[in-house]
Amino acid sequence: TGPSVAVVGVTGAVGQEFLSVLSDRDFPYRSIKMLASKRSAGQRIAFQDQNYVVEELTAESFNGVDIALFSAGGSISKEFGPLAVDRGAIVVDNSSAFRMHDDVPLVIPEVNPDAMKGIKVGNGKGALIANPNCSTIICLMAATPLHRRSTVLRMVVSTYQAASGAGAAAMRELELQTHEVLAGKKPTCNIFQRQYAFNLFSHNSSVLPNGYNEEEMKLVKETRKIWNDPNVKVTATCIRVPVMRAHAESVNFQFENPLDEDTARDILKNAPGVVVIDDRASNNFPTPLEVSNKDDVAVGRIRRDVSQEGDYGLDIFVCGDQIRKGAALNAVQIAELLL
Ligand code: 2RA
Repeated sequence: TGPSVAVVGVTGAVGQEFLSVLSDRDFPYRSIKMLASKRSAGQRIAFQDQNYVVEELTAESFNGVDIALFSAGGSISKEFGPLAVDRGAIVVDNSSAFRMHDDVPLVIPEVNPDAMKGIKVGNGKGALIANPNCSTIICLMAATPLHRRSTVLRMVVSTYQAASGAGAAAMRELELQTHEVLAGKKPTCNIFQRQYAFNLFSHNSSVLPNGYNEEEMKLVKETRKIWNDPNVKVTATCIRVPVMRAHAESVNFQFENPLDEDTARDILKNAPGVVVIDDRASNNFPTPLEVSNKDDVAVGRIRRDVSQEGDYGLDIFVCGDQIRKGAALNAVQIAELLL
């Protein structure tokens, strides 16, 4: 009796994680369709004791589908998202294609579930909901509980982003390069056209006329939309680092009203989807490895910003799994709100 679900881009890193999360959370689907490009069609996928064959994505794929989880790149979402909606499906899109459209909810379930505007399976019509960018999700899972207590006037974010954000091939290349460099060989540089192992570099997205890259402007714009606050000042520097699948982010706040570090720590300890790892005595704070394959984001280094007056400033450090909470888990949690 549950919804019929389609997974678009099922053979990619996020597509595979959609299946893991659907299974882990016992999502009550009635049926499930595995959809991908012509190149991947025909592949077999074992899922929950059933054998599936990957079908080539076409408009007709969405006939009778209630929920379609998309993670196949912006061009596939642009072409097939509206076709799925026309056929009555509710699309949860992990690409950036529709995030900034005024009529498209941009949702982190723990942060702004009301943005879903009552969209439900069985409403008799399709809809499109956008999954925020991974670095936005991970940042705002920690920043929003603080913002709700004391309005954030300005947020400065520095990200340390994992290979997984650039796809499974980038993860494989990081591993390959590491072996090659350690063996004294010339590293294979197909994905980023530069050595990634034992290196870091400015995020690989395009650099815009204002000097920011697309990833940084996503954080700026998506934060304003999710917080419904066009005035919050956000700036970001996004860096790709040689880590497999979890992002790390340093976040600095300027609050409208004082928010001391102990209060901030208590707020974060009680925040949904957040764990606090903040042990100064043993210098134990969040790391990408420890949050990998986990649902929660981890926050630490919670401290008063000594460059600001009183308790108007705060610094924190956040880590979160890019493929899970940064993409697949968030999308499935949105799907759960549709039931
Ligand atoms: C990245 N946020 O990490 C992008 C992928 N969604 O490159």
